Amino acid sequence: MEQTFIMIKPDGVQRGLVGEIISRFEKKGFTLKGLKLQTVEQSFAEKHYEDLATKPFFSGLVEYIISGPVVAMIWEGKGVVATGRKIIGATNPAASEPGTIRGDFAIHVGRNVIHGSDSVESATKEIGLWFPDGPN
Ligand code: DAT
Ligand code: MG
Repeated sequence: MEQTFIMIKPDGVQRGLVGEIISRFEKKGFTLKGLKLQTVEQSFAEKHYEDLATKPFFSGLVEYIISGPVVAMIWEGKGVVATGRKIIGATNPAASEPGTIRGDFAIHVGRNVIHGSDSVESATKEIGLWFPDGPN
């Protein structure tokens, strides 16, 4: 069964959006398969975002992700990677539709509340990085 990696970023945790976000994935019908609150180190955040290492916003992105605890999750279900991205909304909240998580809860691209894998391949890689010992 298809799985995706979803992370509630430090702003989402600090703003008390964890329950709301989990609820949206649950109500859609997806199954929570792994969940942990974790504060990651710089090298780990750089690894997670390694594909963006050449972007001008990379260092700011890494600083943001390590600024506080995040909620790392594995969600499972039919089409969960693509549908998860739809539930999350466009990268820049200025373009995210109302009804999506970013559309409802964010304004700035640099504080966009949540991460979701962009392909089945990325999901496999990210689940392996964040849950190296399985979904515990
Ligand atoms: P997504 O998180 O929608 O998969 P991405 O993988 O292209 O988007 O970028 C990862 C994160 O980097 C994104 O959630 C927020 C940040 N980011 C992307 N583009 C940015 C930009 N132009 N300025 C600042 N931060 C940006
Ligand atoms: Mg991405």
